[in-house]
Amino acid sequence: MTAQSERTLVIVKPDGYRRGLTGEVLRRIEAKGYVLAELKVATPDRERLAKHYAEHEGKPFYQPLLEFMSSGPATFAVVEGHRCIEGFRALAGATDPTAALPGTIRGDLGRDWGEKVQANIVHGSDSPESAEREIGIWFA
Ligand code: IDP
Ligand code: MG
Repeated sequence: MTAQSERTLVIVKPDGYRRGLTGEVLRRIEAKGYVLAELKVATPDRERLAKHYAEHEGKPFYQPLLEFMSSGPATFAVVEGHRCIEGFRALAGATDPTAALPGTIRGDLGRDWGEKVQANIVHGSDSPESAEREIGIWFA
């Protein structure tokens, strides 16, 4: 990692994995010019998900979120590049896939399936502190 670079944790969530969209998400990351520093497929366990989503504990979508995220394989990537945290969040689009703008991952590929949790294909860290914390959880 160069001095100017930063790292973010990207997860292709179980809905994206099941729908065969992992390659499409990784393609967009690479096309943007970011680097895939680490990559793995694994089914997220509840213990690490609880740490990862600690900020959402107690919210109505928290339990459905843990159910959904542990429902099957996901792809974890450490992505590197100058301003990649902000840049990947822009590529991902708004949290609600129905409202996410066309051109974004969630806007192009996601929709509301009527579930309690938004199945919105990807996760991306929201700050350098979150990125380092989350990378520590999944790539310890
Ligand atoms: P983000 O993924 O865009 O950063 P967060 O607010 O951190 O969004 O929420 C984490 C995840 O929890 C979202 O990606 C989505 O899957 C789910 N989620 C967030 N808000 C809601 C909601 O209001 N209803 C259902 N699911 C939600
Ligand atoms: Mg978030």
